[in-house]
Amino acid sequence: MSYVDRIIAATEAKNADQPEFLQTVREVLNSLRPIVDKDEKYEKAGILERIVEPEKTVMFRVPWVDDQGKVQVNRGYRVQFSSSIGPYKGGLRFHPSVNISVVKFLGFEQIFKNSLTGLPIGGGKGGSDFDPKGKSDGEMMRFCQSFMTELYRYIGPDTDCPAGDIGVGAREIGYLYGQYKRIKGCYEAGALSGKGLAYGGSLGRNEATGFGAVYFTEEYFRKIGRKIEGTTFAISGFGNVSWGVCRKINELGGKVVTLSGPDGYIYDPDGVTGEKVDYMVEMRASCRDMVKDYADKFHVEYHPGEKPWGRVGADIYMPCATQNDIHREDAQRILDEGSSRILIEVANMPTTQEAMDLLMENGVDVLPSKAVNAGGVAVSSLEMSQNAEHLSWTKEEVDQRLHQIMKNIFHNIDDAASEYGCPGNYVAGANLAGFQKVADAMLAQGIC
Ligand code: NDP
Ligand code: 2IT
Repeated sequence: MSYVDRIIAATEAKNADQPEFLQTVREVLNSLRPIVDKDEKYEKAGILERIVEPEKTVMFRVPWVDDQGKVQVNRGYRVQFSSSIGPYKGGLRFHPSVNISVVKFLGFEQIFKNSLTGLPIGGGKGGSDFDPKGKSDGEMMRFCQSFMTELYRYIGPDTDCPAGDIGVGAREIGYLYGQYKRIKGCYEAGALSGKGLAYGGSLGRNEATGFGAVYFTEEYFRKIGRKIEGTTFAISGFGNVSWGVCRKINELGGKVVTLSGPDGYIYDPDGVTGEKVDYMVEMRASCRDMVKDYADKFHVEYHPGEKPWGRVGADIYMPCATQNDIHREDAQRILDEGSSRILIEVANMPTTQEAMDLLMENGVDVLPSKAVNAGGVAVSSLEMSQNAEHLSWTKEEVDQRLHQIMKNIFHNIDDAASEYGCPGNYVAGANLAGFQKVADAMLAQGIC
């Protein structure tokens, strides 16, 4: 049995109840064969058995009192996966689907994503099964304060810097930071990123993930001789990331024709433009979580209970909502429809393994999320740098750096895929390119 097969089997045996985590471990480790099978130093140093085991995992009770005076209890998590190349860095997700498998898959992905940015950040992730839907402002604040009352022990500018993710935006980061500052009794801005501009946030962080994804797409388009201008995109979600994607695609002359929510999808052939983009922010803030509101307001088609994949003849499909959004039957529909040969993943792990295999076997280019969405964490890291130096860069400066980082990521993963004998396999390229620096650091730092 090869080293990779042995570690995959051992990880499966140890984490049988964690399907999302196992999916990403299988994908990453299978991609790494050309590196780890070529040189026994990786096996000798136990690189793979160490990289699949988080350095530290905390799971804690989050008690809070709702508006009716009733005590509620949620479960909080922080998985500190790897600090080989920098302090742990990664978002916090508040969503009822959060469990240890989801947090570990996101944390594991974050190791390689953060390495791809070229910045000194390790990998981590956290969150809670708390459901923000329908909660009042006061409930949200009390929940965040209780969450931080435990989390503060494990984070800090040189230890672990959490940020936002699904269900955690500017408001939640504000409440979390306020409580952190109060407990610590000092102003450590670098302990959280995604902060408001009034208290240490970076210009450009809100739109960074979406803009970065489009900059990445532009660079990939340059390679294949296409342009954003005149291209139609079908995207899912209507959250923070979808909003940034829409804005940048519009700016570059492309068109976004779908959005989706847990209730279904809307089809807007004229494009999600102008005030319709602003309305996405309103829909998100309303906590109703229904994309139908868009169809009612702008009189466009609404398809309840369906997803846009393979239904609207788009040039590019671009999932921006959550994991396991594209299943095998969705992938089959995209292939049967035939309008698109490109899937650009923006959400973390939006494609199931079966769907991914089907698309790639049929020659569809899949651009993987850990490369495409790395702009968010990259600008988070730029925020940490600004905090450490007590200064603020202009929006243009941040945007310019983001643009360059996304270009570099595309070329690094493209080159890695070619160098290791799988040209055009961007999924493998991202894993190979992300792994190399982390593995070098682990080798240099000894067994720890
Ligand atoms: P938001 O909370 O702003 O939006 C997430 C969207 O996905 C919402 O429409 C939400 O609806 C939907 N969604 C979440 N979970 C589920 C589910 N289980 N089933 C169906 N729909 C779901 O989050 P973001 O826009 O920030 O994040 C979107 C994606 O991008 C995520 O995969 C995130 O990990 C990734 N990402 C985010 C970054 C950031 O900086 N924010 C950086 C890099 C990646 P509902 O809540 O009703 O389910
Ligand atoms: O998935 C992600 O990369 C994020 N949610 C952003 C993490 C961060 O630290 O900005």
